[in-house]
Amino acid sequence: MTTTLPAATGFLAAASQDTEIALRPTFAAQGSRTVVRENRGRQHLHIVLLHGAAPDGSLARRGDTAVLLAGELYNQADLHSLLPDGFGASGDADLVLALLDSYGVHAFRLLNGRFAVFAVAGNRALLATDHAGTVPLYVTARPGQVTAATEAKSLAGTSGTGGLAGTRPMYALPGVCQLKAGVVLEIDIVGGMTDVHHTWKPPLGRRILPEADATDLVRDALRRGVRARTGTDTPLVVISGGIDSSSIAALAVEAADGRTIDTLAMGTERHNEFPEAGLVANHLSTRHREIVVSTADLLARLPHTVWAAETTNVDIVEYLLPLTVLYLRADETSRRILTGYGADIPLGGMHREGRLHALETAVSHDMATFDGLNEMTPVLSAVGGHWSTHPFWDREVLDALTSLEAGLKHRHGRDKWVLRTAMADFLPHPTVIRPKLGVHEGSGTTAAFSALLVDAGVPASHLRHAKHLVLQTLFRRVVANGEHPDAVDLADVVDKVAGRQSQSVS
Ligand code: IOT
Ligand code: MG
Repeated sequence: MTTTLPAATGFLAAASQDTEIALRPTFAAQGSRTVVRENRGRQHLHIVLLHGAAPDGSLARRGDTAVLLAGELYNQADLHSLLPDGFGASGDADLVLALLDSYGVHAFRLLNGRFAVFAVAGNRALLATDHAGTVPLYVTARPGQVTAATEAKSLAGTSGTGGLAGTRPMYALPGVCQLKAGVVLEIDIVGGMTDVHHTWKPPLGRRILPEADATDLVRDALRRGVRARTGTDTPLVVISGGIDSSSIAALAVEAADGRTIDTLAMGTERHNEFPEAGLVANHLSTRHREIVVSTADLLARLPHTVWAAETTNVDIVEYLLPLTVLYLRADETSRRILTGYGADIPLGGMHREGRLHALETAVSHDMATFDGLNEMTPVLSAVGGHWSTHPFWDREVLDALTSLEAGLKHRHGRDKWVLRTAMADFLPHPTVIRPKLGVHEGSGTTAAFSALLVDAGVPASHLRHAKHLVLQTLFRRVVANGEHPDAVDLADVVDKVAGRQSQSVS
């Protein structure tokens, strides 16, 4: 059963031959730290676990195998059914260890979860991401040592040969590689040889279904995805009042079985969607709160967003900035937070396009390019001490949504038709038919970031490039150099980029 936070939310871990590796843990994620050191013959294991309450369920050992899991599994019951009766796994790491016994590295194909795994089996290190890589995992390796972490900044000082199969290089961090989504990377700790196994790929085929079957499929999958993520504590759903987050809130109310759930909406002094979110909260009788943030406070968190998400992608940072602020202000105590993030990717919701060919092209493109953007990273909410989880990117929900024929996504003149219709009985009619407004638009983030640069003298034609330069500078400072984002003077960074821009224009 899921509780407020998973047993571990992050880690830095090293396996080495003959000499123990000194680790320099640096995390944006909040949490307690537990250090584990073990010597097994010539092999040394050195782990720093990041966790809320008790980290016990995150580390399992038997014989010469150890499994470390940050995050959580959502199909435990199905997984248990594969193991002998009476198998008493006490945590997700135990379950993975038992499955490794039966299935070897292919065990990872069975998992539906939000996790990063570091395992050692004899002389092999196994590193694994979930199907969508929603918990980023980074690695450096060279013969004799493998070091892995859920935040790239923790690997900044370690040395690696780079160019590992199944990974991509990281900007400004030589030798540091990021595991791709849905991958198990096997590394021979002594010799450094690698092997890659794929555990999931976005479906390429498309299903043709009668309308009612498609809406039932989507509602049932989403219902299971929400239930698996709803812990014993009161869930908190962050809602914009759009169809995605409102659907999650409605199903969380259903899963809460009579308990009142919490909802939260964020806006700035200039832009908010409070009436739309309030309508949903009222309809669902949630305990609802609104947070107003000034545009200046919003922009001031740009360094924190780069620090948490470890990306320099302009679009993604603009989506994530308002969410960073929301998570930082959400609650004093640690919360399990559900969002509607990600629905627009398999449903083509960012793409207001009725032509099926163009819609399918957009969905195919987005499903082929999400990997490495880190938009689902739990670190974003962990900077506020929380654990976020996104039911639309549950493996079964994602499989179902992606594989539907485009005409079920745009139908009868509506975008995301299949979702809107599936949820029609749960939500107020204006919510069901409300057109998409992205979080970067609804909060005015894109406009505010642009204004910051224009005011510093960046010509409109160079805005995008200038934004990217700002993010690269921030990344070098708060990720590669390990500075705390509070120490970064954003105005100074912007002025330097603007100075360079105006020179390059003249
Ligand atoms: P959007 O769908 O607007 O927001 C994502 C989630 O953030 C919402 O479902 C909701 O849970 C939360 N949220 C948004 N606005 C607020 C608010 N004002 N108050 C409280 N919570 C809020 C961008 C986007 O438009 O987000 N994300 C897209 C896809 C990004 C494209 N990525 C890609 N091609 N790889 C998405 O699918 O969510
Ligand atoms: Mg959305």
